[in-house]
Amino acid sequence: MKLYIYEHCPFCARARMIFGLKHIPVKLEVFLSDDNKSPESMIGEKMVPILQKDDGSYMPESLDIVDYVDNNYGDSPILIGPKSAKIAEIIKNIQQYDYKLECPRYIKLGLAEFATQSAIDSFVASKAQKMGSFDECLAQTSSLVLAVSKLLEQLDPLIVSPQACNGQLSLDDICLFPVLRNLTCVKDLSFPPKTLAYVTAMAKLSQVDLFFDRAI
Ligand SMILES: N[C@@H](CCC(=O)N[C@@H](CS)C(=O)NCC(=O)O)C(=O)O
Repeated sequence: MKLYIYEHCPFCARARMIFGLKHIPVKLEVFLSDDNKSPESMIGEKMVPILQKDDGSYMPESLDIVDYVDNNYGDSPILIGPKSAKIAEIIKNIQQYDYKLECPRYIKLGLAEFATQSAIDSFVASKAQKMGSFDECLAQTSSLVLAVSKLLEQLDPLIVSPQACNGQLSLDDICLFPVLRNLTCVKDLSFPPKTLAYVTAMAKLSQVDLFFDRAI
């Protein structure tokens, strides 16, 4: 199977996780951020992740891909743990702030989707329409970091185990880890201890890399 992604995309990280967690081989291919044609030719729109199945057909939508791989590959499904309404609420709240922190940083991390200037330019132009200029976003770093830090403090006591946020792997891990992973590109943000242990362990288990080494 082949998974088409952007390296910064949290929805793509969801799909990558299930392959890593289940040790299912998959070939990753990164589209340039301004390559509209390739995804459109596969699923009719510019959107990732896209899974190319063994039969050659294409499947969009991260959670559909996760469900498909979990139920059709490996010995048995692994995402069988409980879900937490509190964790879902905290994810939603973090998402009010994280985009403004992350988007201006993504283009400086050396990611494959931003390998050309035109790919960077098209990303900057499309995001700036929604969130203001990247310079304005970067200028808000300290207030955004403060807001996210407060939410991470709420999350920390809820994390039951570094190997599974609710004690046994569930869809909460698939939704939580990518959000935390992307925050690792923000240098000024500190992760509370259980959250740090969780994001570090889950990166290893799922084979999805973090950005701590390149944080800005
Ligand atoms: N509901 C979709 C959302 C995927 C999504 O929003 N992907 C973004 C990247 S993070 C995308 O491809 N946006 C189109 C673009 O960047 O032009 C899923 O879960 O797969």
